[in-house]
Amino acid sequence: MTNIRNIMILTGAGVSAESGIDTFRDSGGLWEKHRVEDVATPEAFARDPELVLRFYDMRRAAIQTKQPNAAHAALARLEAEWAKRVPGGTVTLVTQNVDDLHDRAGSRNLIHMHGEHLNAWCTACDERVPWRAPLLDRPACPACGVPALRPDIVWFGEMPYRMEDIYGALREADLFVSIGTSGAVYPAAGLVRGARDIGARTLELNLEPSQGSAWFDEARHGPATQVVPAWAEEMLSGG
Ligand code: BJW
Repeated sequence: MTNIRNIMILTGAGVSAESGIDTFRDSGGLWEKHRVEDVATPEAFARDPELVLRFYDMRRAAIQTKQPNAAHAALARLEAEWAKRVPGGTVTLVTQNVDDLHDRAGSRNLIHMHGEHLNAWCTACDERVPWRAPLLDRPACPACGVPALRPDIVWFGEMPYRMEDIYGALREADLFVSIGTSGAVYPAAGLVRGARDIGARTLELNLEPSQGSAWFDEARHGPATQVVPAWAEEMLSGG
């Protein structure tokens, strides 16, 4: 791909699937086992905090046993090496994922738009603190001492994080790449249309066509651990 300077990448659960983390909407995914309205809304948390905390405690423990895969590694390498290939060029990685596998693979220009399992948010003092232990037993907030911690996850009806930064990077993008996401959740699913509006090229890398596949100039289908390293290598070798 020629004339590409700034790249924005959006990832979803599919990029972590081969690390053993369940996706949301695939068969056997997380929401086949839990109704979304029972666990992923502020109303659910108000109604049944124990159910919600148990669900997130289980997933927070699980991700700590998982490892980044070849797709996470390829995206970290692309970020590290892209500016050597295109001086001044940037790679911005926006992830919907709440695991820390991109961080552990080495991605640095990274935005977790839907929050992070390994943070807790104190609803009393508004601090966000690194957190690896269970929340079910209602521990005190390390900052203010009040037992008012909740998972630092953006639930339905809540505003995703750093939208100004995301739209700012999108305005500068020459290439928008969506990886491993069904395109079912907004505003993330609308970013491809924003990219097209400013004339960026759009590419989808996914196991199968997503709900938004009509919006992409090009699509490559296959497991993330295969299609992502192949694409990153192509970008770095000037293909
Ligand atoms: C592979 C693979 C492999 C598998 N290799 N690929 C009506 C219309 C439009 C919008 C709305 C509406 N009604 C309500 C809304 C808004 C709502 C929304 O979008 N609802 C939809 C259901 C319609 N959105 C919100 O409420 C958001 N907030 C908001 O809109 O605020 C107002 C606002 C206005 C204007 C600007 C900005 C804001 C908040 C959304 C929060 C989402 N949070 C969650 C977390 C839940 C908690 C938890 O973790 O338990 O984020 S929901 C869940 O879905 C999670 C994910 O990040 C997100 C996206 O899922 P993802 O990653 O796409 O996963 P899957 O499973 O859907 O897809 C996996 C894909 O991978 C598939 O395509 C597979 O094929 C593929 N795959 N294996 C490659 N090996």
